[in-house]
Amino acid sequence: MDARRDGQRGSLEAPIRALITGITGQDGAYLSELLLSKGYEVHGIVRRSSSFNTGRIDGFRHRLQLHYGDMTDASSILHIVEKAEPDEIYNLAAQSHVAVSFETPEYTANADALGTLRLLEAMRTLKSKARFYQASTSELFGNQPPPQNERTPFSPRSPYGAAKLYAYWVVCNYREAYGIYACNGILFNHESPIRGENFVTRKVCRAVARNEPVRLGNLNAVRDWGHARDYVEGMWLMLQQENPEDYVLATGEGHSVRQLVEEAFAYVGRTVSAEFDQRQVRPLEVDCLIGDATKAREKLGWRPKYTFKQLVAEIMESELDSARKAGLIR
Ligand code: NAP
Ligand code: F7E
Repeated sequence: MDARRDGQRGSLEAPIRALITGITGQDGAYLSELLLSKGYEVHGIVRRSSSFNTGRIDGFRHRLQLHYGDMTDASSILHIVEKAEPDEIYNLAAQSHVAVSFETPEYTANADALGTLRLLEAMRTLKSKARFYQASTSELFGNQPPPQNERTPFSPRSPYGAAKLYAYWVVCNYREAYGIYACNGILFNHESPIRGENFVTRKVCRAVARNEPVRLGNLNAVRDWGHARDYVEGMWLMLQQENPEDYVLATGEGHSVRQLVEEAFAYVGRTVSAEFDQRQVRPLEVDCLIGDATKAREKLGWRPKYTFKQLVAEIMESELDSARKAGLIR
């Protein structure tokens, strides 16, 4: 690993430059903080929105270089890669909600599948030597029996999973065809207090903290929930190796949505109560995702630090705090 790649730049050396698509999302915010702490110059792509969408990065926004762009707009992607001249690209931008992908399948394919292709094509056109991280997902596995790892066959069960499958393969193709240092991180669910409010962990904790009804769909689904802070560390590690490879990141522990609800209620010492909401049931469900991250542990030395209990406790604390500030509870 040379000095520049290591982030240990000398006084005359320029910092390593990273470009993060999806910098305003959960992972984008944690990854930005991590890279800034390592001395990187961090660029990010922000899409135009009618309301502010930079809330997660506002605290350190002055240290970032932000560019307007969109994964559905090839020319914006090309110009940003040209301008930022990144050493590392983290492609985190996506329509990332599985249930929403059934409602907006074409847009999901455009942003998640073709968006990845546009970014790789921009690199090829500009002869960029950047290392490339692709936000692949455990949703690629569908209903393959657990534990799932890098050798488990893919069989996605949503337009989101199918779009991410295209992106996964096009990343492999560009790595082999053009020698790009490109990695797929096949990440299992990872959460935090800044998780989108319509994902199940944050939704449950928010409702329980505010003493509001918890209205859910399938309580039997099992997920392997880790903390986003651990997972962005793994993304960075993948781009610091000698050779580009694909890795699963997961805790190896599964919990049902029902257990999540029980854990959240236990945190505030109240009796569990949840209502069934048919609108939250998906046309197809992925029943059980539990990952085997042996490869990442052995080759990257990556291990998650947070337990499920600590994760739920951290989200609950943050939600209780915001409920108090809003005057909803004492
Ligand atoms: P997230 O919070 O939903 O963030 C997604 C980011 O993508 C946001 O910054 C969003 O911008 C941006 N974006 C969406 N559509 C875009 C477009 N057309 N052009 C430009 N930017 C666009 O997702 P996350 O949880 O941080 O996940 C990061 C990535 O990892 C995603 O690709 C996701 O699919 C993947 N992944 C996540 C998990 C997980 O458990 N979190 C697991 C496996 C894989 P706005 O802020 O404007 O919406
Ligand atoms: O659902 C069930 C739902 O939306 C988890 C994304 O980051 O991780 C995420 O996808 C489970 C599912 O996450 C509600 O049916 C029940 O079985 O929090 P979720 P997800 O679909 O697993 C993967 C790895 C990604 O790549 C994605 O980008 O919870 N569930 N009732 C519910 N889910 C939601 N959202 N809301 C409910 O009311």
